[in-house]
Amino acid sequence: MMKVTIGRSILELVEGDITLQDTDAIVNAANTTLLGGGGVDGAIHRAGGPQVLEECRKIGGCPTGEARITAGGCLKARYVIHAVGPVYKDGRHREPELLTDAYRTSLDLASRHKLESVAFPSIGTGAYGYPMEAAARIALTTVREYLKGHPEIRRVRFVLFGETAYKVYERVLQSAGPEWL
Ligand code: AR6
Repeated sequence: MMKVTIGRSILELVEGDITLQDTDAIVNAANTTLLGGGGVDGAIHRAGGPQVLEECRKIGGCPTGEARITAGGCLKARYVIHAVGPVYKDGRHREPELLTDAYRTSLDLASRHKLESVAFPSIGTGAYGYPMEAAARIALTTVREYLKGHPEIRRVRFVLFGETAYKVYERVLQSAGPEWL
């Protein structure tokens, strides 16, 4: 577990399972259909139950780089923010911009719904193939920039699945240096 203060907010890294988080919202690494899948998406729909899928159906999809919000169903979190990251090809198909947008639009939704705490998985780094270290840099930088301008979000937690992912995020955050905060 690692924790840094950014402005008046807290950014933390934990190793664990996103479905168990007690933040106001958890973020899903979804696809454009919003109809479920494997990885985080499968785990969130299993734990959240039919209410989450029903709301996703009504929304009817979401473009890459955007996000949509539903209730949390049976989850501890009151909301699920479904964000769609890019399918990684070679890094020259706007993948960095689209990953940045997925984080930023998720945080915008949280802010507009007056949510104080949000947990993110490492969007894009599973089935979609985004290299972990590059994704970690984008995730941490985008959240940091956002928190500096949005102190109404008190806490952002990255929930990394497994020690390898956790260590990469930890290394990237540690290497950022004090001027980063
Ligand atoms: N909690 C936190 N992180 C997890 C969990 C969990 N329970 N399970 C897996 N991860 P992925 P993507 C990590 O594939 O790459 C789905 O089918 C995992 O180790 O879930 O954005 C969707 O429907 C990895 O580092 O999401 C889409 O079609 C990270 O979460 C597609 O996959 C993201 O892996 C989205 O692919």
